[in-house]
Amino acid sequence: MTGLSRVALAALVLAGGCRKAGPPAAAASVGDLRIDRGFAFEPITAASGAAYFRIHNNGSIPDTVLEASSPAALSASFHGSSMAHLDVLAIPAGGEIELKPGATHLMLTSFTALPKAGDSLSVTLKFARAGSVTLQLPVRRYGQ
Ligand SMILES: [Cu+2]
Repeated sequence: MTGLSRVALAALVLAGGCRKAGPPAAAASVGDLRIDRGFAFEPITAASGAAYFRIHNNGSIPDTVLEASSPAALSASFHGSSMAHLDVLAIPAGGEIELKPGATHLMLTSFTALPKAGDSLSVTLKFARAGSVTLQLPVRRYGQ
């Protein structure tokens, strides 16, 4: 084995290890809803920061996210990819929605406590049918 291929093999093993663990993400269930891939980016300033998650509806009736809140921010609202405000988020029966960077996101504004990478950010979601659930979103360095 040449020196170069040994380096390549080591890189592959490292990449595989990273992929297996993945970045930290939160998951929770409430009623027919399963939430996963939850995380937030470390806010650059106290003015605003974004959080993301996926919601799968295992039920036969649609549900709706009515509102979100966090003890760490004065307000929380849903934005589309163009930052247009969305009043509610509909989750189709048997379907899912995913909030992710560059697309729909939860926008938290006016942080009273600024979360840092490695912290967790408490976010409570209130649904029309399923009730409420609180997620402890791992905070990632911006863009990671
Ligand atoms: Cu936004």
